[in-house]
Amino acid sequence: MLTFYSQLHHLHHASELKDGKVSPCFEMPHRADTVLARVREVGLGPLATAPAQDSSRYARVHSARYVRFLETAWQEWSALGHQHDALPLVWPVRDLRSDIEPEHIDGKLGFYAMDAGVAITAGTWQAVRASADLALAGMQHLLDGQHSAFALCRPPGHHAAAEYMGGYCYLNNAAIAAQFCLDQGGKRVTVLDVDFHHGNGSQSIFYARADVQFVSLHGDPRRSYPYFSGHRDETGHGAGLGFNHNYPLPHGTDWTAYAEALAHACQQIRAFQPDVLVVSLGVDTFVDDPISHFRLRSEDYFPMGAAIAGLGLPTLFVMEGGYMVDEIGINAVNVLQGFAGQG
Ligand code: OKP
Ligand code: ZN
Repeated sequence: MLTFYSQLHHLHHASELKDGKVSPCFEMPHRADTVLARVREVGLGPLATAPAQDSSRYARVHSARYVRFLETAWQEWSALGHQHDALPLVWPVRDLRSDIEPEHIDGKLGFYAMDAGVAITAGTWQAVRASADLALAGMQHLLDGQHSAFALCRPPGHHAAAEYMGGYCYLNNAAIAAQFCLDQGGKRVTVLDVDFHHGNGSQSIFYARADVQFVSLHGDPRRSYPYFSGHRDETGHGAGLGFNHNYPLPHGTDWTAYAEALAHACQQIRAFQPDVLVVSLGVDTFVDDPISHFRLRSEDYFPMGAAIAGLGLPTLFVMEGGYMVDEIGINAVNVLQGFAGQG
């Protein structure tokens, strides 16, 4: 399996507001380095680079003004004399006005964010677009007739919606790739999200659409980030009704319970008969992940990959979460090896 990788991710190393303190993001450059090292160690396959794409590709799932905001935010922020990261601190919740884009960068940051885990730094935009470009190149590889690809994306994407960033995510890499497939003639795409956190951005982007099925297994939002989406009764809207499937699972979920939910999820995917599968591959379901609450072990990621392979679909794996432990490389690559029948 080809791994699409860019070293440009190193340009994004940011701080987040967590537990009442500003500290380095758990989502740090070392993560991708660790996964890349494991790809090389097991000889998963060759590395490939991705051509730089025009921003209009991202605007197929994001609004043009949001993409422009991402592109210009650092410049607007640093023009005020700031050298530290830009972080949102005020949000248009409930009855506040969210129909007028503020002019001041402080207002824009809140307008286009769902939390304070998405700092913008000098190198953020370059890293963010390079990450999306990897997902696009991976999808192009499938469109060229290949069976699988791994986009080693960083920063991740699944919390980013059409007009907001959140949870370390800026552009929704998986959604951009799924839409690209449709734009190139694909009829139906499934996004399967196995990250511990609900992929609220991917759900939101495709919620009213029948051409993209979204299927997600994640920590129950009653106790887990992002708290405000991921419930079972979110099944789609309008034409999209019935094409959104959430599997919220309790704290402590182990492979036995997870495998059961995954088998059910795979049944939904089979029934949908997509042309292509995009997997939002987060490995923060691991027992030792510092911000998550499932109990998967490294060996469990082989059968996860095998279950996905059982769908028999051209599959693009897009890297999402997984934090702080060396096992993220092992776990992510175990999924890919399990998929390739090397489990
Ligand atoms: C991004 B991805 C928990 C804090 C959660 C945000 C987590 C974003 C996860 N104490 N902070 O889905 O892995
Ligand atoms: Zn996650």
